[in-house]
Amino acid sequence: MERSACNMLLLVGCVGMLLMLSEQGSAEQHAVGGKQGWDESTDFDSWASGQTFKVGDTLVFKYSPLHNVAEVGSESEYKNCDVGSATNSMSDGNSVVKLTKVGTRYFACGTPGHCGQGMKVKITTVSADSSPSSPSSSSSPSSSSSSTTPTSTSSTSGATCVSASFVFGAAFLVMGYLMQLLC
Ligand SMILES: [Cu+2]
Repeated sequence: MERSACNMLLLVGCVGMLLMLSEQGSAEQHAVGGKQGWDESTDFDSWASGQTFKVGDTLVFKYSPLHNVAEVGSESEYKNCDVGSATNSMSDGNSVVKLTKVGTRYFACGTPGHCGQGMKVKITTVSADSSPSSPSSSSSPSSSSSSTTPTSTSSTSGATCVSASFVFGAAFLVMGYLMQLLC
């Protein structure tokens, strides 16, 4: 009797956590530059290469009043740090950009000199239903893909997977304690 009640609770908890996880996976917030944020010292190329940007996700730029965010419309403007004809400029310190469609978008800091110091980032958004594990959406059909299979999940969306598994692990620990108390 008591045991079945406990099993029930466990089941409900597990389903709940799975729902939370799947919801987290569907639309993500990307804090641009990670912990360092939108700053000259951040290596945006390596930050971006560790992320998977999907349609529906949002970018969040966090920065001090020294900086701003200018979106430019072309690769050449991006390369030349030509923010003079930016399509969108933001300077509120906490700028949220929604990725509404597949494609590449370019952002740079409009403060003189900053973009030249590397304060710019190129965001390539992919379709929301292209799951990292699905082989049907293989845009790079390489023969070496089979050898990298064990690491494929961690390399495609590293930070997300790590944080998700942390949440998952923590939730399970809490659950375990609860079970011990109740049963
Ligand atoms: Cu700046």
